Amino acid sequence: MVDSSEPVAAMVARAVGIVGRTHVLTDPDLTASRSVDWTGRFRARPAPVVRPGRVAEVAALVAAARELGVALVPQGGNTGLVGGAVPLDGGVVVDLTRFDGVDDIDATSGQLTAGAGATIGAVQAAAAAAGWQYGVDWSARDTATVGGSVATDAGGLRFIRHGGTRRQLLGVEAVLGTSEVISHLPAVEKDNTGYDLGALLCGSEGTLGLVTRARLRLVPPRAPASCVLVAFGSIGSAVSAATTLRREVVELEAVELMVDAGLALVCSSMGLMVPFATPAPATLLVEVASRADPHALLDGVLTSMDGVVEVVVATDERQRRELWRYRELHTEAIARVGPAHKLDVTLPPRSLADFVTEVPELVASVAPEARTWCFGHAGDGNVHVNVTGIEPGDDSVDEAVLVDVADRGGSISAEHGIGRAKRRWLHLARGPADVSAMVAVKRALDPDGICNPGVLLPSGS
Ligand code: 2HG
Ligand code: ZN
Repeated sequence: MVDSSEPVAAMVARAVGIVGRTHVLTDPDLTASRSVDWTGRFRARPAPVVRPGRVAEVAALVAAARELGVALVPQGGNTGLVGGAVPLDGGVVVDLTRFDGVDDIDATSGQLTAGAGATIGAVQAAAAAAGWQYGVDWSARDTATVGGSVATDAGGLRFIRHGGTRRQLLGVEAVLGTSEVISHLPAVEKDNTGYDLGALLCGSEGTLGLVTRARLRLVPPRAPASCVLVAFGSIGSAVSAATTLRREVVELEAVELMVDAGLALVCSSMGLMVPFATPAPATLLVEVASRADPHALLDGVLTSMDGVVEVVVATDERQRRELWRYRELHTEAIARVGPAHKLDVTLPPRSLADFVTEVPELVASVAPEARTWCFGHAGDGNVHVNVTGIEPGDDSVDEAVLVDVADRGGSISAEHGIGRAKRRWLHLARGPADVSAMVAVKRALDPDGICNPGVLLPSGS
């Protein structure tokens, strides 16, 4: 059954008038998949799905939702991992995938405008065709959309080189919760004309409005890359190698961490060959890109690293892609074990090795039947702690791990967002004055609280 409460039924009727009947889905067979997140942990009753194609339609939907008091839940590729795009508080899903254009490409300055529904892969392809590159990348690139990336300030695999989504964002077109359309898609990069509304909406998780288009900065095309998998005798030596690499190699593109259990799972579950002669406690995938012989550069770096047990080198582009599969397939391999609690956290470099070593024990002390999988972006201290074998609604492990992260001086969310999964613990990362400033902004831009309620901010705010 879809949510057929009176206001939602009235909203559906209004939506049909705004976007046309073919773009309003109410059949649960068609909408059910839009009401559950990628992990399967967050499941809502199927909600109607409305698919606007123009910004004026989005503005009209927001105006109608305000009048009727109906929640709007923006959604793109639905690859989020924290329950941030699921209609758990009822209302209507606003599917923005019809905003899939990538245009106004400026090959001279390296900029383009992407619709909220364009995939990250489509932006990357358009950038490459114009002789540039898009700086943000992660494994869900062909499904995840620009709107979701802006909403969560997504980070990804090349953060250490180019930063996350906010750093690429020059401006946005968006419909605020007031139904007003803001549009600042500047053709110039240097622009400090007042409040950076794009940066404010970036990471706001749909709580202030719905982003429809984004002006994105591109980065110079990547120089030839060299990629290796390096096995280390301990998590500690892998983490210190990551820190050294970050400090000493400006051409560094990525430093990704895997540990023995996760790598073994990926190999067995995805049918990949075990890469090393002997399983090692920790593995780094290291990639450098340089116009001056990247292979020689990487060789030089490897000889200076302590604790190296074995190295596998990609000698061509096909092998480079093969090596990346060991890292990129972690999410899918873990999903095959069961719905995971996703704890996407950042640790200061000094605490990273201890945290990765000790977190499985901490989880076991709270939930002895659970399994802990750690992997992530060692170069920026971002670890993905995935915990399987616990009930979706049991958040005692989440509590223990997030408190531990905060005690060690880390952040409870690095790149996936707070969503519903972590809103109870926002206070661990942000003080009372920060939170009340966020609530004040929310009230000003979404006075009726219709934009993605139940996400990010503490309940009752
Ligand atoms: C990645 O780094 C993504 O591969 C997903 O951020 C992480 O599945 C996860 O927890
Ligand atoms: Zn990640």
